[in-house]
This record gives sequence, C-alpha cells and structure tokens, in this order.
Amino acid sequence: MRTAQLTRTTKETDIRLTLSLEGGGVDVHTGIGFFDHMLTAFAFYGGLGLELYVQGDLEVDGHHTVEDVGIVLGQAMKEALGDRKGIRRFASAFIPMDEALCFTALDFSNRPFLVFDAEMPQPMIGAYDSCLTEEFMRAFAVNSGLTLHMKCYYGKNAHHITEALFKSLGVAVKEAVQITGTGVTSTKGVL
Ligand SMILES: [Mn+2]
Repeated sequence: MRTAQLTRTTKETDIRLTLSLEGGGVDVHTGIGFFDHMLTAFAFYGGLGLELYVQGDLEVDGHHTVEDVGIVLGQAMKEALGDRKGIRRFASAFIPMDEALCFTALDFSNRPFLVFDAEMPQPMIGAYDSCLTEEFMRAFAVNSGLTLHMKCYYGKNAHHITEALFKSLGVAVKEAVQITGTGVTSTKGVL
C-alpha cells in the first residue's frame, strides 16, 4: 500500500497527516475554511485518501499553516511514492471553473521546480490570502520531488481561479501516480 503517516510540530504549527495514493476517506481540518475546501477538492480529484488535522498560529495569519501543510503533504507524497517504480510520472490537466480556465503540467521527476503564473484579482477569499496558493504549491513541489507548472489563462474571481488550480493539480496527480509499468520511468534508470 502506498501510504504515509506524518506528524510535524513547530512553534508555528502542529500537523497530523495521513495520505493514501490508493484512495480512502477525506477529512481535512486546517482552521481555514477555504483551504479545507481546496484540499478536499485536491484529494477528491486526486483519488487520494487524506486525513489532515492542523493547529496553526492563525492569530498571526494563514501563511505558516498553508505553507507547512504544503511541506508535510509533499513529504507524505514523497514517502508514499517510495522508489516511484512503474508510475506514469507525467500528466497534465486543463480545468475550467465558470469564467476561469487553469492548467497544470507535472512530472514526479524528483527534480523539484515550480513555475506559477496566476494573477489573483481579489487579495482575500474568506480568511484565505490569495497569495498563499503559490506558497503552498512551492512547498508541495519542493518536498514531494515534483516539477510543477501551473497557469491561469483567464478568470475574474479568485475563488474560481484557485479552485480550478487545485482541481487541475488533483486530476494531474491522479494520473501521474498510476502504476502503468514495472521499471523506473526514466532513461536514466532512476528517479
Ligand atoms: Mn468553491
């Protein structure tokens, strides 16, 4: 079973996370309603089991909570993927949401990189700072060993843009982690 269970405690956040690449229940409590909504969408479209409980320093703002969840989710993804043998590795997805259209292309290459090109027309979505999506994606990419490119082609509503980004990440991750072969998906012989 490709699963991982992690806990991480710092002076800023306390995180408990269980991830399964084989599916399962989704239960997310970060203290930021919109972030829960995004992570739930990501897990659902990613075909992932995800249990996540976070106590963050939200009296400061959401930055530590969102970035640290990205770190721990990325670490869990890396652990669950193991030696990455036989995975499809690459995937991409265009996802619209109402007036917004977003795109994700990714590669579980073990070469972390983020390209993020999405303007957010509104600075806040509920209690969630729109600028935190890029921080989350960077932390997730760096810690999971993912080359991740995301782009918003157009959109007027930051909720729709952000949701299309998280859904496209989920759809692409679901495809990329599928085991379709037996060897390592690299001409180098190792990922
Ligand atoms: Mn929504």
